[in-house]
Amino acid sequence: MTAGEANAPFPLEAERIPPIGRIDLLLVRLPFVAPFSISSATWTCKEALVLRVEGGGAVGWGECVADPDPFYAAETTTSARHIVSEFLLPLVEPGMTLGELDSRFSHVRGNRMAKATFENALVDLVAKVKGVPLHELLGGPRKRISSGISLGIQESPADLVREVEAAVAKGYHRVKVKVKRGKDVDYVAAVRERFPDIPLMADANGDYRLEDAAHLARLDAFGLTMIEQPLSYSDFYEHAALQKLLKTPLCLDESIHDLSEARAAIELGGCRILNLKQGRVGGLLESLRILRHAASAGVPVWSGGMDETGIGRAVNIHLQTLDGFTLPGDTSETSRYFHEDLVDPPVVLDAEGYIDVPEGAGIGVTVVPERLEKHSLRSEKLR
Ligand code: OSB
Ligand code: MG
Repeated sequence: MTAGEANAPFPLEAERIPPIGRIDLLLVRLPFVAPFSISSATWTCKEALVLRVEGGGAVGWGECVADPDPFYAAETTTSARHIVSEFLLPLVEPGMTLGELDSRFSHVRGNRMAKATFENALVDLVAKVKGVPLHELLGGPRKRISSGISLGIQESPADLVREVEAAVAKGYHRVKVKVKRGKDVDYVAAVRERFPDIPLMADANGDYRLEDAAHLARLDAFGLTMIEQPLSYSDFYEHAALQKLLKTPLCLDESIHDLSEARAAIELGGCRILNLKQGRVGGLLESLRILRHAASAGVPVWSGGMDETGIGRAVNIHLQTLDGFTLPGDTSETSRYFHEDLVDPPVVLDAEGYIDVPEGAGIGVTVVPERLEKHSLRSEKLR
């Protein structure tokens, strides 16, 4: 790639925001079918901000991936509400391009989950006004995407093996298991013994220290595709040191907030594989930049998830139509998270474990008004 190609604008940047009408910000809460535990938190429901933007005769939706708590990331639903309504909203003007919006948003530091919420809603709106599916606006050629499942920390290795059996029977293309100190080697060993060949990986959500390197090296025996975020959410330097001591490739998730961090982590050797969550890095434009950089650096990329409702999950699915996604992501069936989602149709796996990309305009799924109403804790009109 030449320097010119590396900085070439994306077609998405030239799309213009239509005239905008009413804007609403909602807080929704959907109970999970089962509690979901990672090393740093347990969640029994999905609580998320949802932004609704009317304009040009259409409605655009944006889901914020921030949790109500700061146990995965620093941003929360409350901080994102503050940033969206006080600082991002005044920057949005009809007629400006999405590229211009992106550079205006860069005056607000950090807060990339809040930015992604607004960007997602406006991109959905733009696509709907044009009458094209989101993946077409992104230039993604795939008609279906790979699936993967992220299994929370279980009470025992036997419980985890049962969960993996169900996932494999369903047809998921790869399985990720959450680990933490004291629930790691025995758990992974039990899964590997039962399934010697499935693509398998572990995610620690930052539970370990560099001093745990010798212990983590025991995971090298199981042929994991990667270990995700073994060390702190704020580190990539020590991940580089750890990588030198392990055979298993390291993948970063919560340490990466934007292109510059992705670049630095890769360059340092702390990130051989990248978990790209569009909702964590500020949205789709920054995701395109990160994808392009990772491809030029030869780093495999996959899409993570944040247990999103069908709104955010649809965005992740459209994004994964791009060839830059070289590994299956954390995109699972709706029924694995919720009894009832906000949107129709639900995400399902086909007979080969793939997920169809919605073909309707924008995100291509329909928010069901009664369900939105039923699951809303709060709703405010911003404009
Ligand atoms: O670390 O990838 C993570 C969910 C919430 C917060 C952090 C993570 C996760 C997952 C589940 O692993 C991904 C999904 O199924 O959407
Ligand atoms: Mg993770």
